[in-house]
Amino acid sequence: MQPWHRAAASDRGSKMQAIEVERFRRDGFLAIPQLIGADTVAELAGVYDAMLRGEIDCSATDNPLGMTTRQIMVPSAYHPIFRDNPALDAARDIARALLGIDDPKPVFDMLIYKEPGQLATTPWHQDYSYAEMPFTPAGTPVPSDEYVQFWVALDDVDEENGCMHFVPGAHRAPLLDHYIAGGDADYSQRLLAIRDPEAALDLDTAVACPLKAGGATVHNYGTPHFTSGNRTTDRPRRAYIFNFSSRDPRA
Ligand SMILES: O=C(O)CCC(=O)C(=O)O
Repeated sequence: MQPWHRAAASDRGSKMQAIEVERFRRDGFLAIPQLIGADTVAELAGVYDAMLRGEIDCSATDNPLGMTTRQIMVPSAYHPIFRDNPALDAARDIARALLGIDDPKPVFDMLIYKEPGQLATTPWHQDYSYAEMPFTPAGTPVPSDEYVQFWVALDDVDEENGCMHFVPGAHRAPLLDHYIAGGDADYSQRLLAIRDPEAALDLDTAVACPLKAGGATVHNYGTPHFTSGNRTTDRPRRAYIFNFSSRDPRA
């Protein structure tokens, strides 16, 4: 299979792209079976592992998400591969289509690592909850058309080792009520969660997105999402996450 962005450049791809854009607007997320090829996965994973082992010093932003899960914020500050790579190129093309603009702006990047046996979940949340400290108030309108977040799998992922799950069609309503599920209120890598997700969301409609390494998901500011812990004994879950916005973060 061709990486998605190359297929999208063909006539067949353009038609597929229009369908995908429509689906993204309806559901608030997409699964992309192949964003990047195996060579790029290997290159990114090699640097990722060097960061995890401390061979590249990321200590300033290598802190546990919610005091539980390994999270390195802004890996692009520590190694050039995270500033320029085929995943960013492919995602930028997709962001152009999803945001309907020519020049999507990169906002931030991070690595979230769940090693085998790391059982902490990333609870149901909406990313816009993180826009304010300690969390954006419930009921705030969500600018769900301004921002797209890519979650790139550097390992095969499924429900056992912590693939992404989304509730479709829940991204346009005002922000749901969140609370701090881990970390202090002034901790930048605090973990936020939707209060009483069983009541607030129709979890029967939740969609799990298993992927092969090199696949990705993309979601927007308002899409509720969740990952389980890694219940395997032998399969790491390395996620490379970054986003693009129609807003210039420096403006
Ligand atoms: O990888 C995870 O566990 C959570 C990722 C996430 O919440 C996100 O990409 O917005």
